[in-house]
Amino acid sequence: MSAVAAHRASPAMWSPQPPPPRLQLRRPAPIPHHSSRRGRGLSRIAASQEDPLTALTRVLWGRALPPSQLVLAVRHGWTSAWRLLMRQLAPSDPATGAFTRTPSRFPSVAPPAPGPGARLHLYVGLPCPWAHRALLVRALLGLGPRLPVSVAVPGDDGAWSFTPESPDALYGSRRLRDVYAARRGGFEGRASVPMLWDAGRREVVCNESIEIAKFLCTLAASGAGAGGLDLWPPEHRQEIDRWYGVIYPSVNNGVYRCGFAQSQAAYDAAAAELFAALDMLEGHLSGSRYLCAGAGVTLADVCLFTTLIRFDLVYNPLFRCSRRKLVEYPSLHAYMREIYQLPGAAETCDMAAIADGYFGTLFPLNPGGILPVVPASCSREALMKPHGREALPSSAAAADGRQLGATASVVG
Ligand SMILES: N[C@@H](CCC(=O)N[C@@H](CS)C(=O)NCC(=O)O)C(=O)O
Repeated sequence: MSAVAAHRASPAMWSPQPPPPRLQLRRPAPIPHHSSRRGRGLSRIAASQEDPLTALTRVLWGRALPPSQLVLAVRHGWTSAWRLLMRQLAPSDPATGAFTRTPSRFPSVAPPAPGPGARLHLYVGLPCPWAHRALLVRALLGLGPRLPVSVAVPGDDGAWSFTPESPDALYGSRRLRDVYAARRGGFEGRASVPMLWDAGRREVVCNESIEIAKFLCTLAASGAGAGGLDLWPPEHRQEIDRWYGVIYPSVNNGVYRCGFAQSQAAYDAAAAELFAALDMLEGHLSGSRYLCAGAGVTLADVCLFTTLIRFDLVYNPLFRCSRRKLVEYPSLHAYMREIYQLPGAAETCDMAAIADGYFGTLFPLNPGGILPVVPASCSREALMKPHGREALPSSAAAADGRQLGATASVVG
């Protein structure tokens, strides 16, 4: 989405460049009487009522529509510019054109517990699926009173920023980068969300979503939460990790691999893997209420959910995840609705901010910046429709074994 940083592709919001200036030819100086052919052409352009490009093509080729050579030249230039922009937006393997996510430069594992005197603060952005994980865990575990949050928005320059309506509640900073920079030792790198900050130490605790989510589970288990859920029960951690190992590459990152692919082959491979995984998940969730056998809702479900809720709104149309819409998968869609309807979850899903974030700021994918209408299946009314999954077993050990086995071959 995505604000982007040069050092690391932003899988995320990328900020739109300011709109290009309108094409305007400067009115040429008065043309001397015995002017050249070129001079006569310029004067005709200047005198024309048409837009300058049309006038220029008419002077050069005698008609308003450019000839095929010009179309070819523009096409080449346009594609080259797109490649250049995409390389900044999303680093890819030069040999294959496949999107490659760059690792964060902070320690990727959160500490087991907050240090003494810690004053935790969570920074998120609403379009971002990774930040959404942290926000959703915070809501499901009732950590709101213990963990204040500031919501950054994609700024005009693409960086996560704060506005009077959506301020940095801790320091009143203008940009998230300023908070990162306030740590001892400063900061050079991607100012990404989610970011868990310890105001006591003025330090980034962690900015890897899965690790923040686990940290919040530990915090809630120590009595800080009021949600009563255990999203990361010790006896199911291995199974959660196994599911995560499936959904992260093929689905969570899979949609980005489709959207940021820079070659047909890279896109084809990512799309095939994504839809094979969705087909497998549809089968699994038609017989099991949640991903993990007997565990109820877990972190694995949270991580799958934040991609599913964006699927028909942005990934299907913008990232070309187009073989099917999520609404065409009855079990996956009902499963997503069930999680959406958990207390506190719907409030973390801001569909307008998601659409704005992706279509408005991922400039190379949507240069015109036009926002499509929200699909009916993504309205709150549609998402609140009964999910009908109460009768499904939340324990399906045998099926889980089979499905995970099947997945291993899907993912390779
Ligand atoms: N590995 C990170 C990825 C986070 C991420 O890429 N966030 C994007 C927003 S969706 C971001 O903040 N990008 C800003 C940038 O790249 O400068 C996680 O899972 O937490």
